[in-house]
Amino acid sequence: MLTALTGVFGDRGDAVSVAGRAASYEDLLGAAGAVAADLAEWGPVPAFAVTATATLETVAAVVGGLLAGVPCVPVPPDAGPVERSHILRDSGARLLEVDFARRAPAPGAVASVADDPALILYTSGTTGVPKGVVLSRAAIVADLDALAGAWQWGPQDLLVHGLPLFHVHGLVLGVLGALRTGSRLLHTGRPTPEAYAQAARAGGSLFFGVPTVWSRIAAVPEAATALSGARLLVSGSAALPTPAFRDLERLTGHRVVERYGMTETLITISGRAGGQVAPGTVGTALDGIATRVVAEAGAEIGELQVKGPTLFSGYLGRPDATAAAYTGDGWFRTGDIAALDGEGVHRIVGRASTDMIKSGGYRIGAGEVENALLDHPRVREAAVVGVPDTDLGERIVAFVVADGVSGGELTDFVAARLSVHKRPREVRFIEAVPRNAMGKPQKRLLLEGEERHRT
Ligand code: MCA
Ligand code: AMP
Repeated sequence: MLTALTGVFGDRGDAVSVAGRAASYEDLLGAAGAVAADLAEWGPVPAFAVTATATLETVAAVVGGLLAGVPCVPVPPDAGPVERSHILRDSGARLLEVDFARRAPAPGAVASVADDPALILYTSGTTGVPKGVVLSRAAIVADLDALAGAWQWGPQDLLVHGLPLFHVHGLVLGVLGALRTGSRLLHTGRPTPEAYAQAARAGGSLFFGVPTVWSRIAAVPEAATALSGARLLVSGSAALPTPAFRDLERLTGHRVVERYGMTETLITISGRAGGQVAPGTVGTALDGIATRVVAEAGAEIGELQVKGPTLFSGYLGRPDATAAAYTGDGWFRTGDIAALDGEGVHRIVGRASTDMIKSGGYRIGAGEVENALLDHPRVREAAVVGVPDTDLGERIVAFVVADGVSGGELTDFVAARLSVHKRPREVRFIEAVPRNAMGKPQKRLLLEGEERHRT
């Protein structure tokens, strides 16, 4: 699966560079071999976990898991105790410490089959605690090969990004994609405009970012212009605002290609290198993927549903939730509202539920943040929503009924229990959460006066 590590593309000292430290494929394979040897010594475990900092250690851990045939659970490094213990308990994963200086020969081919789980990624639902999304080796390979075709991505490329290594975007596309296609990888540590510009000057050809990253680059013209020598700029994880698209086109000469996906489906739809790219559209279905938009009679927009070899194997230990994610005739329900034109080009126009928030490209379930707030002794009621934000796409706003506590204290409380990016950026104190006759919160009333994002 990791073609680059088999020597077919040759090797060089800076094949993989993460946050300022570089390694050759041989170094990486040796460090991953040591991880695989540790896992073999443990004996059978359902999975192993790694604190997924943006480091070579995380890359070695993930590769080592693939070599050993043991699924890896990347844990967000800033996850607070509540989120971290949920992930470890739910997955049964044992935490592994990686020392990149250690080397061991890679084990011979493990008796893994394509359907074996490779990664378990935790992602938020609308309510409750995050679920483990089980991704097989076969799904990952199918997705990376389809993307390599769509983006003409190969060993001639230097891939650049600075995304977190515990989600599909940064880890599956951003690390395993480089190791599958043989493109060199330069991970910038943080996705700042200055770091992307510097990587472009160092020969970066293919750049990945979430819309927040692209908007921030567009706001720093000297950084943006440095990207004009790149081959392809790709945006995903949330909708790229048209003003950012236009600014980047003016400054870099590139029309940013958008692609669309989910943790559960991997990337299913994308623009093509050298193809037509219109702002606000995410392109056509990748090879092997089928999509449909299920609209009410007479409507042009409806729920986007997908099928294909890149789909997940299920939510870990949650057959009920897995079944509920599919239609009776076997299509995965994305929960996104989309439009499809006669050429097969998709436009994502919003989400079916107000309880799923996308902030900085991170998916955050309102229910998880509400539960964290309700754990605070001074909070009696909480309703969390996403409000349009020019930088983050949506920002998390918490409406709370509480006294004797400040907004800043509540923000810190959530940041410490969950992950920093799940913290409300704003806390508004109210008398009562508006509810319907059934007692269900009427979040749309709280949002009145706020212009909805992605309309
Ligand atoms: C601020 N900080 C705090 C607090 N307030 N820390 C603790 N308590 C507080 N109350 C600190 C943090 O520690 C951090 O410090 C700093 O503030 C910034 O925090 P953050 O909110 O993370 O930064 P940001 O600037 O708002 O981040 C923007 C970002 C980030 C870099 C674009 O949102 C990002 O990396 N997004 C990528 C998400 C992603 O990869 N999604 C893919 C999902 P310090 O600076 O020291 O760390 S996969 C997916 O969606 C599908 C498959 C797809 O289509 O790709
Ligand atoms: P996640 O599970 O974190 O992978 O988030 C998946 C969600 O991100 C999708 O259901 C969409 O709502 C959103 N998303 C991903 N890519 C795009 C895109 N290019 N445009 C709009 N929304 C996107």
